[in-house]
Amino acid sequence: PVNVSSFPENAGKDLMKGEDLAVRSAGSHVSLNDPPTLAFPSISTSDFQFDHEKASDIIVEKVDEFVNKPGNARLVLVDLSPRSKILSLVKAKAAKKNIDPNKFFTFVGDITRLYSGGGLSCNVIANAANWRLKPGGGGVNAAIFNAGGPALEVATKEQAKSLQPGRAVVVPLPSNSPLFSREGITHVIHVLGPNMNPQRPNCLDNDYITGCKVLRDTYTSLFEGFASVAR
Ligand code: AR6
Repeated sequence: PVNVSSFPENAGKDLMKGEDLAVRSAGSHVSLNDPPTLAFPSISTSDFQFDHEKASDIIVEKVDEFVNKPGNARLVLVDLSPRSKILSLVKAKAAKKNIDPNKFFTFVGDITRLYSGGGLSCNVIANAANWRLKPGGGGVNAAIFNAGGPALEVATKEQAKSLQPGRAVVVPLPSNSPLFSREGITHVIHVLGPNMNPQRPNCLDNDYITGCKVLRDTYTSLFEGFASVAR
């Protein structure tokens, strides 16, 4: 496994401060000093082949909306590689919009190992799911269901059987899931973004009028779901 803390991307980024470690070693991963945090992958831009320029505009627009509401919750866009195109586009556009870097930043790492591999405490993570809410299929969905174990699958089935594009479902994580015990994550929010890949169901055939609307709806549902558990 890569040591994400060693990426210059993440330099000075977060935590592992003395007081946080003291609380964590007492058995809790999320210190009282840490604000509620949602880590999310870029929805639809890999397997679903959504245009990166358009997606980065929408991410920054939706993040800006969220961080301008009252509250101390923060958002973190995550991707696996320090060469991630979507991370650099979003980073540049967020800086241009003067989005508060304490309330939103990008982070390089595996979303299933943010605390254990990167020292970043997050209570909630988002998943770019499929409409059946099933494990596998590659990408971040496979990684999250693998890391969450059978407990995540069972908890997901209790909340919903399927998902419409643009919608989110909030799943409370049972304490026997490794994502809870190892990473300190209390909720997984599954979202289904718009699909531009002809090999996958509900392909929008390059209809970016609908696609952009559905991607906006996806982030709105995701951030509302996060706000409902962060309160
Ligand atoms: N940690 C952080 N980011 C990741 C990880 C990870 N472990 N794995 C992938 N990413 P994708 P989509 C990034 O393809 O385009 C699935 O099979 C990746 O680099 O997972 O919405 C589902 O079942 C990219 O930036 O999601 C659906 O059928 C982002 O996560 C379909 O793919 C999203 O990539 C959804 O496609």
